[in-house]
Amino acid sequence: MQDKFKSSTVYQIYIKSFCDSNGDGIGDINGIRSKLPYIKSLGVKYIWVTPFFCSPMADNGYDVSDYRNVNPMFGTMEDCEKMIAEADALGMGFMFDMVFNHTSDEHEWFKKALAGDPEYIDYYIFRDNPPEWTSIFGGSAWKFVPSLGKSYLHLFDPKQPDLNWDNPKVREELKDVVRFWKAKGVKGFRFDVLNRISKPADLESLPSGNGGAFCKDGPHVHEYIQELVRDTGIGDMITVGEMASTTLEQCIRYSSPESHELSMCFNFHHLKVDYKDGDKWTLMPPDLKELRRIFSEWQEGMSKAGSWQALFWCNHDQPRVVSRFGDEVKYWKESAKMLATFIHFLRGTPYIYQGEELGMTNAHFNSISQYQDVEALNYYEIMRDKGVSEFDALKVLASKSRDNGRTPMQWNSGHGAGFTDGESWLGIPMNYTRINVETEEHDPDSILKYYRHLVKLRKEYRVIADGDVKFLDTGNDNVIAYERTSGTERLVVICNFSGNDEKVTGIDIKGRVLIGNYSGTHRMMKPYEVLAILQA
Ligand code: TEU
Ligand code: CA
Repeated sequence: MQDKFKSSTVYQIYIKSFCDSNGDGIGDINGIRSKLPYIKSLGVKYIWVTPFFCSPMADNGYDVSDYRNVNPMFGTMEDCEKMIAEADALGMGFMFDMVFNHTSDEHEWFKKALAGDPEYIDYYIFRDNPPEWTSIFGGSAWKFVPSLGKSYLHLFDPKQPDLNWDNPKVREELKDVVRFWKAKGVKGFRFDVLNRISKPADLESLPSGNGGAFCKDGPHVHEYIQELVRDTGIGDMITVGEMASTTLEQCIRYSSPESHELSMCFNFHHLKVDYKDGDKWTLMPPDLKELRRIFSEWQEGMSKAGSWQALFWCNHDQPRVVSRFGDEVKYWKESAKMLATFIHFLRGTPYIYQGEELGMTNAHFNSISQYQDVEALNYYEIMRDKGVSEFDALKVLASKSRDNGRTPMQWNSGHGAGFTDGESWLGIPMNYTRINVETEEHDPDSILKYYRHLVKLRKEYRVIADGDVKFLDTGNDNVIAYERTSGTERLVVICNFSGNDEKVTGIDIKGRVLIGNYSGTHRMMKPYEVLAILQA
């Protein structure tokens, strides 16, 4: 089932910030259509586009009020059908984003529940005496509804009530949504926070705490995913589940061909190595030893089990990787290329998030008025209430907010970075005059051209697409190396995650340099140097 994805790369579009076709400052479907040739030029096979369905946009579309209709802010169903057909004609397929853990509170099901209809109350998770849980976006995870005398669970915003998957009617409704988009010609699906759908039995008897921690990899999750995949006939399509705070054992099951669940999973442990004591809203340099430990455990574990990982640094929920694990000032190009190579040569399917291929950086906002994300705004208040100064709270947001990854795609150095003819909905980093598609198309050594090369190499070399993986000892915590092997082919990838020259010991560097970001091979790794050496 996974075989056809092994040599493919996926491109992720955050529709609101990709390309605005009508000057209202908001990216849209026709904007995507106009950029399909650009996406094709990257060599990718699949395009994951974040939700554009009807929504009050409390969480930028991850709060869906109608799963079968297009939000007029993004276009029409006709535009959507054309977008699918045009991608198809270019040999690419869309993966649509199914937000099935929760709906919007403006969905008709929830409105009927609030009106007291018992059938729809059972579509959600209402309780008389719920435990004191905090939500993932801050504040309580339960909202009291006086007219019903009960509270409903919302692991995210109060405007995102969690669905009750234990109710078979809910599962049938959601299968119908998948069938609807499948019939429109979509080639795959991304499932939002899929490992949170099955809630623990006996909710009311659980202690207080972080709601998310109680609701992951629940008792019926595998059964529900199997049922969804089987009954909608998507077992042969590319499917990826977003799995929050999960374990290797669980992800092996979610993505193993024998379990008939998904093609692959996103997991996030590697993106928490800069969370002090697991708290996102702190500042800490990345723990590289931990980064290596996590990747070696997951890569080797998934490989042994025959399961498959989605490989990524960036998405719409993460700060930009070059600002985070690289050096966006002094070694901007070098570090962006090293980080790209590290991910793209691992075992799994790489995802490129819009703008990552340009080396786009964090937003550098310096006023709370520039932030738009509900999570950033909530945590700013929470930090301020705890006594954190305005300056320090803004510093945390500047490095951690999801808005860092949501600034408009930088197409050129003109008005609105070429993203819009109007006023962009979110600020554009000042560096757009230097970091943009047009400029990088003219630079033979650009990050953009380097990404194209990586995508192409995966299609050309079986050892990249399908080789086994093993992490190597470099004798230096700042340098992470791994090997891929397939038959007689061996690919050694050595990555310097520091801005200094670093010494490496014990690695055989004979062979042909397949790709790198400096010239020549040497015992000393230059700042953020990457070397991928092919040995046959
Ligand atoms: O994200 C799920 C999730 O648990 C986290 O990634 C979280 O949003 C964030 O990182 C907290 O710091 C998915 C979507 O990708 C995200 O955009 C949505 O807000 C969320 O689900 C709710 O649908
Ligand atoms: Ca628009």
